[in-house]
Amino acid sequence: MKRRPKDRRTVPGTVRRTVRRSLTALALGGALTLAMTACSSSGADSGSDSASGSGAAKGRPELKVGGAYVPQPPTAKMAGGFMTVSNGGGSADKLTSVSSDVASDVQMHETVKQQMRQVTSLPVPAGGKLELSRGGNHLMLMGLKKKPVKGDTVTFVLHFQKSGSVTVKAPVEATNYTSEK
Ligand SMILES: [Cu+2]
Repeated sequence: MKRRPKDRRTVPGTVRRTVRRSLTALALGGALTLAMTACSSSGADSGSDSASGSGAAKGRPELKVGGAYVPQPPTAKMAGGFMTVSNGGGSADKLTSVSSDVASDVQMHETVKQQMRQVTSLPVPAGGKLELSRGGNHLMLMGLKKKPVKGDTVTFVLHFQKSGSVTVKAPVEATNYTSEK
């Protein structure tokens, strides 16, 4: 994960492709298809991160969410959710659950060797970011009430251990859309 000036954010519409990202997108394309069967049956998995919230003494987390989008899913079964959570504060936080208006269940997934696994939390390091992106950690909308189509807006409510709830509006983009990083 690269650390860059913190206000370097995703600008929708300016898709700059690199070979690596295209490959990642392709890889996830395959993984998404696989997920139709694999993801839905995966049980809870512990977020086995050593970065547990022990930095509480030094200030508070200051979270900002940018670059959120949902690619239009191929079917109405599930969809991915991508965004970047930046923490400008001096203390770490953790994403502990997510809900959405369009899905009965929003799971947090990590990707290990191109396989998705459900986790119970995702860390947002102090002075760092949690990137939810194709081929990496991401959100998975399960039990869609209807299929999101390009032009729609999906509302997420992100629940953090220390920062409470953050509401994020994510535009639905084309199926193969990838944000610039
Ligand atoms: Cu997934």
